[in-house]
This record gives sequence, C-alpha cells and structure tokens, in this order.
Amino acid sequence: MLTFHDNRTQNRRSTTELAGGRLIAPLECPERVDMIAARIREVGLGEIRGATMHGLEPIAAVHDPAYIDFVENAWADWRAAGYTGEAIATVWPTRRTRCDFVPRHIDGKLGYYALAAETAIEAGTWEAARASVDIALTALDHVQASGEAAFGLCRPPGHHAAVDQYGGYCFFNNAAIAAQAAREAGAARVAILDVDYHHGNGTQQILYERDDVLFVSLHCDPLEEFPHYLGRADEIGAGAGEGFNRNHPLPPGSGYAAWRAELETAMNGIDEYDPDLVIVSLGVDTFAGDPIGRFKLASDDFTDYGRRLAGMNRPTLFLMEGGYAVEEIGVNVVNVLTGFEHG
Ligand code: Q9C
Ligand code: ZN
Repeated sequence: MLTFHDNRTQNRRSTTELAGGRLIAPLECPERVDMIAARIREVGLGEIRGATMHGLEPIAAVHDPAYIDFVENAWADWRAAGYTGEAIATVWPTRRTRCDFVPRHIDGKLGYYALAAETAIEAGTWEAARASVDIALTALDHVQASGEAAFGLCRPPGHHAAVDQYGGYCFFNNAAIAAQAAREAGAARVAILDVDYHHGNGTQQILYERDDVLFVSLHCDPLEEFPHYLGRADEIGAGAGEGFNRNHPLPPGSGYAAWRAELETAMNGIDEYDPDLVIVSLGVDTFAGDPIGRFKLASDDFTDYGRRLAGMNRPTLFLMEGGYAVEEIGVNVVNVLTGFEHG
C-alpha cells in the first residue's frame, strides 16, 4: 500500500497543551509521524510519496471562509496583541451569552472558534494543517486513479474539526474534505468509518444533514470522554441526513471483543449503504497502552480488524487521526494496514 505524507506537517511543533490543570508537552507531536514512517519502512509496506498542493478550494467546500481566515491569521493576531506564549482560548460564547457575532479581539475570536482549550495555535499551525489536507487529497487521488487502497499519513488530525471550530488537536477535517472531494469527482456515495477512540464530532456535524456521505463512528461514550457533548447513539442525522449518522459508543475499559462486535454492526451498515469509497478515520488511541485512551486493544487486534476491513471489499482511503502511545504507534497503525493488505 502507498503512503502519502508531506514534511510541512513537521512545522506544527506546539509546546503547550492544557491538561489536568497544567501545561504539558503536547501528545499530538511530530514524533508520531516519525515512528509511523519508520515502521512503514521496516516492514516494507510500500513507498512513502509526497503530497501535491490542492489549494484552498477543497477546504472552503467544507469549512466556513471566515474560519479558514481565522486559522491563517490567529498566530499573527495573537502576537500583535503582545502575547508571548502560544495562543490558547480562555473565554467562550456559552448557553448564557450571545454567539451571533465574531468579536474583534483575538481572545474573543479564539473562544468563538475553539471547541476546547487543550489545543494551542503556534507559528507552524496553518502550514501544517494545510499540508495535512493536501496529504489526504493526494492519497484520495491515488485511490481514485488506481482503485487501490492508500494511506494518508495526516497530521494534525481532523475529525474533531467542525465547519467553523478547531480543537482536540484538529483544525481542518481531512476526512470530510476528502469525502466532499470524492463526491465532486463522481462518487455517488461515500462512507466514513471513524475508529478513533474519540467521537468524530466535527465529521458528524459537517455531514449531519446529508445522505450522500454516511458517517459511522466507534468511540468511547461521550458521557465519560472527550469531546463530551456529541457522540451519543440517538444522534442519527437530520433532514435528508436522517438515518445516515450512526454512533456506536462503548464504555471506558472496553476490550477487543466488545469493540469488534460493534465493528461488525458498523460494517454491515456500510455494506447496506453500498458506498463507492470508504474513508477510514484511523485513530489508534484505542490501544491499551494509550496515555489518554481507555480502551484495551492489543497490537495484534489492529491486525485483526485491518483484515476485517478488507472484507468490505471497497476502495478504501485510510487517514491518520489520533493515537498517542508514541513508542507503539508505528506498529499499531501498520498492523491495520498490513492486516488490510493480507485480508
Ligand atoms: N482527559 C484526537 O484523538 N483531551 N484528539 C482529552 C482527556 C483531548 C484527542 C483529555 C483529546 C483530543 C484526534
Ligand atoms: Zn482520538
């Protein structure tokens, strides 16, 4: 299987993440990509190719233009305000205030566009977030041209990014952007299968009223886990999209037997939908050793579910999402991909 990557993702080197009341070294770090690339070479999965620039248009087909401008200018605006640390939201529009206008000051803008406070914006954020989209779209080009599966080694991840919100380490929703691009290129139906430990709230929000892209997510119950305010089973889509959003929340502590049973249900739904393309939002923070995930998958389980995914027998685009056990991330990701190839 071919992998697509671009070294501009290395420009995102945030030094601060708000976690447990402290500023820690961000879990979503450039070394994640190094470990995955090293493992790809070690097992000879296939070539790692560069990304081609796809411009802003595919991003603007999914995200609000004012939000895109915000991501581009946030760091400069923050610096211009005289701040010396990384840009972190500290105040939000909430249930008891207005949210019908965007404040002028960067502090107000950050809260308006942030869905969470852990994710800091720094000098390389814009360039890396755009590179991540280019990676996804270049990998999609390959799937469409060859009919073969491909892996977009995206970073930063995308599935928490909504139409006009960043957070959970995500800025642009790579999976939703790729799904929209595939639709424009002629795919009648696209399914997104999100196997990251966290609910893909951004992907769900972007696609909630659509029936041309099915969103199916396996994740830890939002009553217990980030992103907390979306991802319950009764969220089934709205309007034309009713029935085309499927959440499979599992309790913290879930092991592979429970997870795999939900995967079977999820895959049956995808099969029935009969998509021309399956996009897998591939987060490996379901791993037992993940520092923030509380599922209990073992490295071998990733191989097993990779094999099962191949059983769907559909053109498949894998896009990297979360996974923070840096030492094991390469093995776990490549296990999914080799399992798929041998499936
Ligand atoms: N106490 C992705 O996996 N913080 N994002 C959780 C847990 C945010 C994860 C705090 C986690 C975001 C793409
Ligand atoms: Zn995650």
